[in-house]
Amino acid sequence: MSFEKEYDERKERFENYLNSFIGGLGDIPEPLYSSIAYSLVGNGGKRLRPILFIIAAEMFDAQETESLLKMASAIECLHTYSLIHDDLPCMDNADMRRGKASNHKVYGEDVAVLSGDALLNMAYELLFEAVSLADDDIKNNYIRAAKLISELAGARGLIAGQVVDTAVDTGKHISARLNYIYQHKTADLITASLLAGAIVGGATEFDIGRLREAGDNIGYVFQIVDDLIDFDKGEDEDKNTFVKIYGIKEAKRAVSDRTAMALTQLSALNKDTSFLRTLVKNLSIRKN
Ligand code: GRG
Repeated sequence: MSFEKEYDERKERFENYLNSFIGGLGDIPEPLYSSIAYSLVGNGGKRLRPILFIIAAEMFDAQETESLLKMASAIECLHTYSLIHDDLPCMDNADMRRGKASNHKVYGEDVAVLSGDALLNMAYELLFEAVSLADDDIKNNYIRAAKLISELAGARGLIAGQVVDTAVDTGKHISARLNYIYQHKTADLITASLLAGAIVGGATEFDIGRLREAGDNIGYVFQIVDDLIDFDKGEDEDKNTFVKIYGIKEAKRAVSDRTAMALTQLSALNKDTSFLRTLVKNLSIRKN
């Protein structure tokens, strides 16, 4: 099966699950329900993080169970809340997301804040459900994975990256600041997805270590490519990005170096990483 077909099939299976999950939320009052559905399933993205989670889990022989799909959905809920909040006027003030009006442009700021809050809570409901449904012999793996996701999405992870990104840039320690933002705002949730999958599947500490390095490199590649795409579209913000600080040539070099590092780290795993390696190569040349 071609890589593209496998990715699309995985995406479709995950989205079917997400749709059935959303279908069960009909008792949520309007306009909260519509606002959540709009960003989670109505105008869905690439589903990169849940797919990374599922691939990593299966690589280490976990099965695609209800627990696995609930944890994958929790990761997508966290990602979606972060995008809704990031687009708010008090953050990035973005009118558009995925080619359509951003959540607060459709539902208003009050509802967008609350639907982000609700998605964050839903993520934890889903994590608890994933743990409680897991078979006894792997329950501890699920608990460890849930804790790791919570940490990397929290005040030392995603939110740490966001708060530094929104703070006034004084121009001091420019490279360290950028590294901190890219590590936490972008790489942490990508790394969390890969590591949580590996942990659920019972990976060794050695393999978890290699995957952490690979995840961080993939996160950097993802963010620098995002900066290059924005630059090409003339949509680069008023902020310092890798492209702004180091220029296009250096940015492309960093993408190529970090992609090569991620591929080497993945190859060090004693597993079939072919799908994951193709995914990493594709991320390094993506155009959207
Ligand atoms: C509000 C706590 C909080 C965090 C926000 C996600 C985020 C942090 C900011 C969004 C802006 C940004 C450039 C984030 C870097 C990660 C990134 C490029 C996210 C978009 O991810 P994709 O392309 O999204 O996987 P899709 O649309 O495919 O789901």
